Amino acid sequence: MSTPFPEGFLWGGAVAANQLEGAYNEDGKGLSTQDVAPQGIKGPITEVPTEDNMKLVGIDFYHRYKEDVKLFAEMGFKVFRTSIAWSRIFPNGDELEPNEQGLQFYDDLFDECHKYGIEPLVTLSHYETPLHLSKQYDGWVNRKLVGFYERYARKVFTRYKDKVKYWLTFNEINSILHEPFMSGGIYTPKDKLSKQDLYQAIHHELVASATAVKIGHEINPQAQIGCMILSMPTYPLTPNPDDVIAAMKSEHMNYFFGDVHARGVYPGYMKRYFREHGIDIHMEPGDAEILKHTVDFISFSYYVSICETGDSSKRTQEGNLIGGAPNPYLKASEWGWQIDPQGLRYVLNMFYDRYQKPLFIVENGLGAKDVLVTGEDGVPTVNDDYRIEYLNDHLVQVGEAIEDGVEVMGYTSWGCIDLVSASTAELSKRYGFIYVDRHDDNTGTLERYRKKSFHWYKDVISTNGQSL
Ligand code: BGP
Repeated sequence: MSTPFPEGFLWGGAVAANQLEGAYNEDGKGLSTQDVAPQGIKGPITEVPTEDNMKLVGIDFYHRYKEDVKLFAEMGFKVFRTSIAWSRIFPNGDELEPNEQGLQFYDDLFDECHKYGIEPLVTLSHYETPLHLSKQYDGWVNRKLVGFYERYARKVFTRYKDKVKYWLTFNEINSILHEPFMSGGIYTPKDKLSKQDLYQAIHHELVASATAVKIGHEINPQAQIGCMILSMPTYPLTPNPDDVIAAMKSEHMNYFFGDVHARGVYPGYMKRYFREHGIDIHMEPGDAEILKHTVDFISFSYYVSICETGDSSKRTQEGNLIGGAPNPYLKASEWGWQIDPQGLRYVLNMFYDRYQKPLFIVENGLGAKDVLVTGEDGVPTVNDDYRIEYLNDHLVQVGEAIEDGVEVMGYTSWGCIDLVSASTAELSKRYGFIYVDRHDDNTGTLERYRKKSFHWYKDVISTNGQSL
């Protein structure tokens, strides 16, 4: 039996600091935008952290990471994707000196990974902008954020130079289009935010991202620095050319971010969009040069595909932050996300044709309501065949894409251990191979249990995909 997965393929799992660490105010950490968003990405924000915010405790990874990394190692992880909580390092975001205790936590975490030969893959900014930067500066609308982010990036690149090789600059950078507070720390309410300010904020993030690529390479020439895009293949709902063009325009809004990161210039279709919408991006001298520091690889999340149509009344389908028209050929998860394994092969081919750069799937998985049962050995477990089926089907399509000639560096399944959902802020939307005894009413022992998928994934990794 052969496997399409190349030797050294980076198998692993992904999480984000704010969704599992907890310890939101320990060891000098400042508040982040997540600490005042008890109902998730779309919900209202509070003045101060409130007890119903599941993220304040998360799954207590901050204190239990050793046990969790050990379980990842047992599955055979080659890579573990997490983020650094910016507000652990610079509690307010705009101070000159970092918080040593925050830096030490990630030193210890990365050391623990290396103990088992697990390579960290680190996101610099994953929906957790220091709250002070949001309130005081209106997040990325303000040019000053570029400097604050640069200071932060420089500090962590230098500190973890010998411990972290793989970096991502912003999680799902294109999600700022839909969720400006969570993604861009923009305090101005969404309905009051002008397109001018939104695209200026995006420009600032793109400049910051390219700056990170530049300084990251100066600090460690071996570093591999990628962008991270929320991918959602958009099919025309019908062969009607109106639908085809609607799908193309919708894809442009996502490709735009990859285009700038991979090609170093703004694409023509965005210049047209800016012209037609009266948007005038203010470029500082040197910005065009900075943008030419393009990424080493393209990474993305993939959960769903969507259909697009010229008829907006048909856009009734939920997606990962972005919706569209329902695809009559696909079934949906309990949260209405339509499941499309072949869409992953499609998007891998699209990205590779467009950029000819290595690709990294850094999020993919199924959120589901799991039921804990007693296993044959008397130990609690979850018989999550639905998750195994979802992941297996998607990985088979990754194999197909590799056969198509696409260069894929690795795959990190989202929420490899149960954590708090970004969109709903609940723990009952579970993605993990590891069950965490924690519930939406803030109860639970926080004990960890291996699900059936834990053993399945272990086999996938140990056979380098042959068992799929
Ligand atoms: C992505 C985010 C993650 C994660 C995932 C699943 O958009 O990068 O942070 O949470 O989606 O989404 P959810 O938690 O809403 O199910």
